[in-house]
Amino acid sequence: MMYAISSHTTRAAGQDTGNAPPKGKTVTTPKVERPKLHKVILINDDYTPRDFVTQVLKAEFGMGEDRAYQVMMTAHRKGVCVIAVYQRDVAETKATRATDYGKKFGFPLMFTTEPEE
Ligand code: TYC
Repeated sequence: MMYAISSHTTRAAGQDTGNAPPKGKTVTTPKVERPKLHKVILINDDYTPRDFVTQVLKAEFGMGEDRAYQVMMTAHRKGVCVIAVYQRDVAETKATRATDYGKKFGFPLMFTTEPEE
């Protein structure tokens, strides 16, 4: 996993932290940030059978029958449904695998990814 060093915290000399820098000096400590998570989004279409969508959600995203059915029906009714969030490469791999699986059976089933805010 990659961590981006994106900002620094600065301690002024003389702060009582137990290991203060010499008088008149400052010390910067790298602050490590978590990488952004990415959403996997299921898109509705008019052709893929409901049962097929449910099976893909179970197989690729580790959902149980009830959750997979709920998610499928949310996408069916609203047009889209956020399935889960993952590290970027995991989200993209899962979305591609699930989309390709639909394609293999001649369905336009589509999964996309999007960075979280
Ligand atoms: N709308 C599809 C149908 O009525 C089912 C479906 C649900 C397809 C969700 C895609 O992401 C989807 N057969």
